[in-house]
Amino acid sequence: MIIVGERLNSTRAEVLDALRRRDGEWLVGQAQKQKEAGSAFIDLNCAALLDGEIEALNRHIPELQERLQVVLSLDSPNPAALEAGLRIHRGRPLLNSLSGEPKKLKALLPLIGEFKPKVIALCMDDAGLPSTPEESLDVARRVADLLLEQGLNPEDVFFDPLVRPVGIDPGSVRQFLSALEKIKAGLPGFKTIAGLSNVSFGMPSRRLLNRTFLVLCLKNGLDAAILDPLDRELMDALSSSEALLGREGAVRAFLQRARGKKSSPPKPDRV
Ligand code: THG
Repeated sequence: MIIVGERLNSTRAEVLDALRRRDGEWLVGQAQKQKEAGSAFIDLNCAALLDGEIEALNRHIPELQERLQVVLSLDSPNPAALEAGLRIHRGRPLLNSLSGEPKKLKALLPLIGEFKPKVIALCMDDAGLPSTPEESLDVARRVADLLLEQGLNPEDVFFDPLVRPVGIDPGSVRQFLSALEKIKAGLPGFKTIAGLSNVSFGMPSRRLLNRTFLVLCLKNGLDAAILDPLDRELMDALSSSEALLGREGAVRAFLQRARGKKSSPPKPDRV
């Protein structure tokens, strides 16, 4: 599983505070912990700063990259902020995100051609979230063709089928899992990704729901997840599922984790 560490998101109060203080030290500390916990990418979302977003990216991306060897996931709904991130990031970041919306495609495809980032593409367009797995695959196919035209390889592209909250639609996870299967079968070589926390929006015991959702996704071949790698129970569920599913190297990794683990009591579930 490719892990995108989600903690540096300005929707979280402590991150927004640190960004407002321009506290690079705190951000580096959080990034380092997530890296040590196994993140391949560190998601950075400064969008809640509104007009200050681009300045924050220009300040903190170089600092994070100078202090740690990290590859960032540039997370913003704002194409101008994504452009600023692409210009200042060294190496190939993960662009989070593109979608099938014409406005996004028009603004981002030329930048993708120029900077060749890895790309998360949301399976949605101007009609909103697809209501069937077939529609999700249709959107993914359309975006896949456009990204190949810009010179990306299939393995650089992560499709995010976007799960609806299960409290709003009890069929949402089945639909998501079916979309995963269709994308994997219809677009071989491309990757899939999910943010875990949407599934539990508005529900109690969110961490339990998120980690059970992760296990179901793993069974259906999910390649990457945006998650909190400091959530020990989540990472235990990930490690044990990968071992039981026989993923390469996973039994060895499970044994290492089990041997290295301290026997501190598990955290209670947050609401
Ligand atoms: N797909 C893609 N990108 C994404 C998402 C996705 N980026 C944002 C989000 N979803 C994933 N990132 C986060 C970051 C932090 C939190 C949740 C998702 C988080 N949530 C707390 C919670 O759920 O309890 C509430 C916030 C808080 O702590 O104050 O921390 O799906 N491509």
